[in-house]
Amino acid sequence: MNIAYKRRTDDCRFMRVFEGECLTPAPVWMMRQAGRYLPEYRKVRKTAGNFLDLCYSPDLATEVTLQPIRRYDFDASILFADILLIPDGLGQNVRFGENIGPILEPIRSEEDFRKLTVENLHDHLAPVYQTVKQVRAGLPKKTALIGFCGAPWTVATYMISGKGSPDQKDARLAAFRRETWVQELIDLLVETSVQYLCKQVENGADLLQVFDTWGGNLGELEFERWCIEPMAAMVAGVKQTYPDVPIIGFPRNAGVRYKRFIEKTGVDGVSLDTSVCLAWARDNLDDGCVLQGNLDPLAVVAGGDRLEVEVKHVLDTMAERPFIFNLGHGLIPETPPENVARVVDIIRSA
Ligand code: 1CP
Repeated sequence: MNIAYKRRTDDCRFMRVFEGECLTPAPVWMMRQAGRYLPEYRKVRKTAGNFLDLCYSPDLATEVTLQPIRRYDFDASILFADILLIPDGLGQNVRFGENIGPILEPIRSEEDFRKLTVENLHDHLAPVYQTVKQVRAGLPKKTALIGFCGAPWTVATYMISGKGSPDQKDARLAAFRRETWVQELIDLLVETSVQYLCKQVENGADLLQVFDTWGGNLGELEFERWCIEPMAAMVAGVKQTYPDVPIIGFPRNAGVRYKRFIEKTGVDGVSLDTSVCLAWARDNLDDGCVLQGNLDPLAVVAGGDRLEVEVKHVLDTMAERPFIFNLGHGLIPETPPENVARVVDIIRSA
């Protein structure tokens, strides 16, 4: 079942950016806007038990998705879930150790890869689709709802390694060795992620973001094969069912390769990480592509006069482009909640 999708440009200002409009004040949301820096999140998290239980409980996941909207009136909310729910749904058995991050049964061989199964995937993910529906019902009309998933490469790095790693060594080595199952794994993730994203749209997501947190760590040829090609296939896949739904890509640390990424994948927007020179992005990236970014999350931790200088630098540089204010990466747990409010104030009084 696919439900018709219409871009809500009449009642949702955020969506107008994707029609090429340059809005003042710029719409704003923040990656990881729901999370441990908020006392109300920590409270719900405690009652949920573990992190995955929270992701799979529609009532609680809805509550934590809405918390930052109530507090800050962001222009967009992002579904509360995680990029590792797909591997979990494929039977890889994901756990989150307290303060140690994700733990998965690593995939190191074709035999390990063959154990994955799509059989229960959408039943497994049904609570997420229910959350999308409930969030949409609980949000003001003017607030956009962002659905998301991890990009195939980034998700594969966790599936292959069995944990997070600063250099993604296991996955990069497997990819260099060109084991046939690495390509098959990426293809499986493209296919299942497209279905996952389409279900989110069907249940009320207004737009989508795909997180390739580790994409930019790939070398030149590998970036083409494991970041650009799968992303192009995903954009084409989603647009086959929902041609008008905007898709934002986040190839973190891609540097100058943001340009090729935009040209070759057909994304409607890109999220810029903190290292990207904004004037370069403004002058060199396709005018038809919405730019989003890129305040350093640590500036929000620090606060004070520097925070104001940094926020204004982003706003001034992007004043004449279709632009969404965001961070260069997610808010971190030690962020003082009042500094987040301050960022929103600066933007809205500019
Ligand atoms: O203890 C807790 O409460 C868990 C912390 C947490 C949260 C709040 C994790 C574990 N995931 C999330 C939510 C989450 N993850 C969202 C929700 C929406 C929002 O932005 O507010 C999103 C979009 C993600 C995406 C995600 N998960 C990414 C891509 C974006 C990024 O931040 O780079 C990645 C790499 C993950 C994996 C993950 N999930 C959680 C942790 C601790 C990690 C990182 C593991 C590592 O260090 O490699």
